Amino acid sequence: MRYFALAALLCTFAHAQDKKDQPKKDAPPKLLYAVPLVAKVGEKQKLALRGKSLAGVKEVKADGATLKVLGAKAAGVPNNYPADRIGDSEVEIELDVAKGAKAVKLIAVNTGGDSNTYELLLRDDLPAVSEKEDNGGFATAQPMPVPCAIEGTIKSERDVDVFKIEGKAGEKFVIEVQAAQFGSPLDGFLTLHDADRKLIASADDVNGSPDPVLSVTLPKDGVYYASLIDAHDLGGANFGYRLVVKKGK
Ligand SMILES: [Ca+2]
Ligand SMILES: [Ca+2]
Repeated sequence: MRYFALAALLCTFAHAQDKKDQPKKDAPPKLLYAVPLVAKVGEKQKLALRGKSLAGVKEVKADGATLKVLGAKAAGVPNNYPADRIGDSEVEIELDVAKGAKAVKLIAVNTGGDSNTYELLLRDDLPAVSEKEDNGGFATAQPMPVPCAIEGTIKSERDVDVFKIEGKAGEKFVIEVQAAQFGSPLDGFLTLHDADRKLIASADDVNGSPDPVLSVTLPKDGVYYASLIDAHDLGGANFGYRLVVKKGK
């Protein structure tokens, strides 16, 4: 009995020593979203990947693109914001997405292992339009050609982004937000008003996703205003979105 007790004790001691000698491992990384949210195809660009336990990341594996890690750091979460959605750290990368690429998947690596696989939101064939402030009201609404894909940000708390479209009675428009489905912390809320500033339609969460989709048949010829806000009045430089407008059938 005594021998076994001693052996067990020595084992425990040796195990403890092993642990002490090994460098402390980070928690495995988690990728949440990219800033900017939409990646360009066929050109080099810098992106920040936001998530958790990313400060020690030195490698990001890419499928569908080549990339270089430029740096990684802890990045604070503002008060009252959910860290699980905003992230507490980021990796900066230089990314080169080949022309014709259809999907880019990324995995961050730290001493704790591999992250989840994050699929970037890529530009497609729709004309890409950058959102421009000040577009916070009907009078200063940003013109939106149809079809197009606006790349924007709900840049601060209570930011409202208003876009102006023209259409004819009976035409169908589909307006869709792509944000939360690609990890953006934005919980979009979309409304459509007519030229008299009367509310025609609104959408918040659709099909179990926080991303709204509006399908409307225009009641008359004229100007319409699509407005996007965060459903909780939150916002910030990380609250990216892509707003797609197309003619419906
Ligand atoms: Ca904005
Ligand atoms: Ca929503």
